[in-house]
Amino acid sequence: MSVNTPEASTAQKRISTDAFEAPDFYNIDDLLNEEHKLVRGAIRDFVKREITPYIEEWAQNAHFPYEIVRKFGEVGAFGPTIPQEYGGGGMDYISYGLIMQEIERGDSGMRSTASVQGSLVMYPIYKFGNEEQRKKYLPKLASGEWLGCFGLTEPNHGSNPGGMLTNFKDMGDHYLLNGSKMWISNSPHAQVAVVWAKDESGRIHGLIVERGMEGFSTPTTHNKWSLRASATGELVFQDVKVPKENLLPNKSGLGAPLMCLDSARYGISWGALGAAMDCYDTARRYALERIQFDKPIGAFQLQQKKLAEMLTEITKAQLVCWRLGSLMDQGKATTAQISLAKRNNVEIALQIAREARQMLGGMGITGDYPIMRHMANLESVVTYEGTHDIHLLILGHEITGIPAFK
Ligand code: TGC
Ligand code: FAD
Repeated sequence: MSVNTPEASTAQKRISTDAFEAPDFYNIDDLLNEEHKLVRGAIRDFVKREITPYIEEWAQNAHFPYEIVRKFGEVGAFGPTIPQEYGGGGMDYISYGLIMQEIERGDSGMRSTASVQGSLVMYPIYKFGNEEQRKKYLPKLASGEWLGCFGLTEPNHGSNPGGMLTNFKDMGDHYLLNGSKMWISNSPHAQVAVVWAKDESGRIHGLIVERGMEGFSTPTTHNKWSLRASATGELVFQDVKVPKENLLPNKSGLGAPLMCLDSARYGISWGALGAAMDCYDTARRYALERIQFDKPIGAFQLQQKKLAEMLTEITKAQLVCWRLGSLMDQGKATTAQISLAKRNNVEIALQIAREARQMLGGMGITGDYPIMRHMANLESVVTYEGTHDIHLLILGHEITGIPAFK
């Protein structure tokens, strides 16, 4: 009979070092170039140094570590695909995906901070802004001197952003902005908000709103059980005078924010994979160390089945990400292809997190291991950037040609 106390079991001791090893069952590394591997290695080291030692404490305390913003800027996590002349990384979309994978391997909330800044704030300013706007905002956002947020969702318009009520009126020398946005990542700390609002004819435009403008406030959303290390809040506009030069001039209509979402959803497909890889690697390690019935639990067929199925889904998701990244780099990726990847990869990550948590038994519910935190985080990731249902409907529309949203 084995003696099994918490002290006697290595697997039950608190993980003090981050020993993450990424699964690569199909040698997908062979498909990456040297730059991809360098970028991934740099971000993996950064996450092991700056995020994983502290993340449990931040998440338990619902603390957003503002100092991470500058650090993300220094390591090149903000706007990797934005040209270097504006402070971005000038990299391709596979590098961008790998950066998101590595950061979310650490924590989905940390990846939110980075992907909102890059895909939802810098991208629209670069894509739809004029040269003055690009020069004014992008270098400061890239370096982490400023943090940005993206305001699309409203209290009564989540999946249906086209129904938004936030609006602005042309007052001659400025616009007058009224309305509110809800569930906005980064908002409580952001200096800059890219806000989507309707003009007097009902046409949607992007406006750059800066902290300090009179009538603009960003109340924090409390009591989240998910993404606890990410700051979430509202954006409230009460007769905010927005200078006319803050309107993004080069695209209007719902298609503009939806283009930003394509870029962010692409990053999330890689990010969710990172969270899945962390759960799998943690469960694999635990299964080899935890002894029950005189054997490592990894010797039991039921536990092997769980690990084999996790690795299968991770490998499929890695291939989806890599291929989608290649299509993004060629400018050929479609919204529906991105939806398939976001929907699938978040779903498999959630399933893997749930199975991995069970493999750790009681220890799986503690903050001594990352799994329960990933699981709770992924409950937001499956909802934001288009819910699981909405991505299914986008695919259904693509397959049949018939939109079933309304
Ligand atoms: P629909 O009629 O289909 O389209 C309206 C107009 O937009 C055009 N369009 C696109 N243009 C460019 N890129 C795309 N991907 C586009 N998709 C559509 C379309 O051609 C049309 O143009 P036009 O000229 O004919 O007017 O729009 P709909 O109102 O039926 O809605 C479609 C639906 C439901 C798919 C869309 O509204 C949607 O995706 N809803 C989900 C909302 C969502 O994802 N919100 C995310 C908020 S941001 C967020 O969650 C950040 S979390 C960040 C983090 O912390 O990581
Ligand atoms: P609803 O749209 O009310 O949906 C409720 C349920 O109904 C869902 O299950 C949905 O799938 C289903 N449903 C809705 N319409 C249909 C339909 N046509 N057919 C079938 N089922 C349907 N938004 C931003 O703009 N910026 C941000 O930075 C941001 N960050 C976020 C951070 C967090 C932590 C969270 C939780 C959300 C964030 N969001 C952000 C908002 C997010 O994008 C929305 O929560 C999401 O789009 C869903 O909207 P909703 O919550 O209003 O749900």
